Amino acid sequence: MKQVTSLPVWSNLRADAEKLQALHMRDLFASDDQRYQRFSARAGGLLLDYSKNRILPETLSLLMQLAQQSGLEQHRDAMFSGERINNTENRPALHVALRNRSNTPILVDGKDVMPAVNAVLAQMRAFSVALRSGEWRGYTGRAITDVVNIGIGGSDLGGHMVCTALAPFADGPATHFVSNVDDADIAQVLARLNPETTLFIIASKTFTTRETMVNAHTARDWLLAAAGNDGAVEKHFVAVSTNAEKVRAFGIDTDNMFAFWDWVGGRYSLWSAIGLPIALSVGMDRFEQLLEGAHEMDQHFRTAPLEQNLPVILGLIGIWYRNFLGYASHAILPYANDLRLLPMFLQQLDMESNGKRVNRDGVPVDYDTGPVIWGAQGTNGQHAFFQLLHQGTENISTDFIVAKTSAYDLGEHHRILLANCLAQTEALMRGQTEEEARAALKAEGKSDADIERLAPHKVFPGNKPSNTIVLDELSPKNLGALIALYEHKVFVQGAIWQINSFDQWGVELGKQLAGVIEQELAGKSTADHDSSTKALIHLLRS
Ligand code: G6Q
Repeated sequence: MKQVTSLPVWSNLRADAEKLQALHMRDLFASDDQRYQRFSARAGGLLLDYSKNRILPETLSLLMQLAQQSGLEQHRDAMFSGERINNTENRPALHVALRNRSNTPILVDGKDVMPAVNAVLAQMRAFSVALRSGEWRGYTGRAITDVVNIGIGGSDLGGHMVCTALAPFADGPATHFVSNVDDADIAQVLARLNPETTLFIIASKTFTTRETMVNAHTARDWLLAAAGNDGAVEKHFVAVSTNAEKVRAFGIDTDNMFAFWDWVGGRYSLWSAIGLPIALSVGMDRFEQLLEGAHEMDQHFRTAPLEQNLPVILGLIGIWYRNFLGYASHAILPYANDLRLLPMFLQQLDMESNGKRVNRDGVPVDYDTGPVIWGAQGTNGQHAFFQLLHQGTENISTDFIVAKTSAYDLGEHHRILLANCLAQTEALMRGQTEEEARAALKAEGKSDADIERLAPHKVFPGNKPSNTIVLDELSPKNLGALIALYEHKVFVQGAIWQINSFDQWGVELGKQLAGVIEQELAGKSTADHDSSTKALIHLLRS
């Protein structure tokens, strides 16, 4: 595979970046009153305003050429048609099949996967109806009031984020999420619960993940200590996994197991039975609305022309900053408190997918790949790290995400939230010149000496980019579209960077070493280590 940097359009983009370095977005807005119309688009109930970016119309057309010439469309079609695009694990990446509401056949090895997908959805519906209605009962005959999802990474973050985001729609049992092997996590959750009315979902694709298995055993011991006999397990434990054998070995009847498949990547799995806590919390109808929103975005990604294609636009703008303007970091800033876990979810989605150093052929790449993804909800972030966004020396691109309406409707709150969101994007773009700073200080009645002293501190360079994504409301459907938008954005970038966005070998080494050190901490073995690791093992053992 030829490196993408050898395409002539790559050099053209470099030249365009040189030109852009000298331009300020203030002037770009001043000289083009159609800039917003030119650089905004809608799909799947979302509006994307990307006009506050350091781009010219020609930048975008060069980026579109980059997309075409790097084979993005062919790679996208290969994903949708079930080809084994996860080449290092020899698997398709078919999360789009999980939300394929049109139900058109999708073949893997000549076999349509849709009947199996639909069967698990039906099983989830039957179970959630039984549990939410109180028909499913615990070992003393009481209905279930609390559901604890035990899982980590892809078997935790998506469900947790969506349950938090859809809190206004929650009308089922309370949901709790235990992920960390640190006993502080499970101890604090169990302390609030009653074993008679608690259901555990053990969510693990492999059913071998150390953290999840340790937490699952602790949960079982807790239940059995109260119930006194193994019979309680079938009423209080269900599993979501691809590994029926291990589920059985743990003691969960496979009748109480929800299957998924090796072609569902962990961080892309919230649409599968890994989303069971969502269905239990908000009901299966709303879970299916989430799938519908994602499906609508899938259709858009698949069929819309590149120039109007939201995931393509977002992905290309990210590439522009990463590879041509040298930005190393991208912040996710939801102005919706219920989306407070979105930055963490997207951190995994993006960094685990595109944190790669070799291309799909295993050849080291000669360009930057995934940026650092981070963020927090507004307005809180404004009182914490926004200082660095405005006046720091690091260039950081941002996504602001906001819903037109609030589900809570408490008078002025939402208007103030919206005002802050827009004010931040405007301030980042426009900045404040020294003249403006001086004039403001003068208007405040400051002395000439004070103006001289303070003016440099009050200068905001501006020209800081942001995308703004507007949802009509934070509904299950719009949330589905939003998450799928980001999944496909990550896909677009991975395709152009020629990397495999669907494996994650980088998490393996630490896991293996932890197994070795665990034995040493238990005093069962000794292994060779550097002097630092050796000394720390000694210290923590004693
Ligand atoms: C996600 C990763 C990873 C995975 C967890 C949990 O894409 O593969 O975060 O989801 O390691 O794995 P199990 O579901 O197998 O327990």
